[in-house]
Amino acid sequence: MGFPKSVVAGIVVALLRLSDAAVYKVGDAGGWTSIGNLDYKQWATTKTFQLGDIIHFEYNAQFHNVMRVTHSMYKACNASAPLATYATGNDTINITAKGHHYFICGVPGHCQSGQKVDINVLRESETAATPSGMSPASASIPSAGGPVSSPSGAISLKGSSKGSLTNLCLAMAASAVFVSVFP
Ligand SMILES: [Cu+2]
Repeated sequence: MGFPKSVVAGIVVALLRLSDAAVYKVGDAGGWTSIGNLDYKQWATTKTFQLGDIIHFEYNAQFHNVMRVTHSMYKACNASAPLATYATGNDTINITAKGHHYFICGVPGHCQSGQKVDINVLRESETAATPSGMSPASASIPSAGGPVSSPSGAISLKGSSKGSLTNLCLAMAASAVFVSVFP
């Protein structure tokens, strides 16, 4: 029983990066498909991918798959020797390296018809401090029982919301480690 350590470690890493990670669904509402002439190049250019981001491929697994390939294989739509293959129809890929990440659909003809995407994590964005535009993490609600007599505005945003989110992440990560120690 219990999760494999690698899974737990992955969760911890994901949580630690939660504060600036984003999930990008490839193709947005259109998903990952060869129908409809979705322009994945255009889609990618509107995003700023960063380390820790999650790329989400959603598609009908009967008709499509996802293959991570090299640049030359991407250009040539060569699906003969992918670096990795995903085929669940609901794949999430954690971006852990900078540079280009090339994905194609390995079903014959699909890449040629445009089902290919280049996820580029810009190298110079490494130390860019991203001021958080996030809403505050969970605002704690006073425990039930006694009369709640807090004046309005008691839940104010003191300090940095990013800091509290980081603390939340650390707490969750710590609990994940705890769980892993006691399978
Ligand atoms: Cu396909």
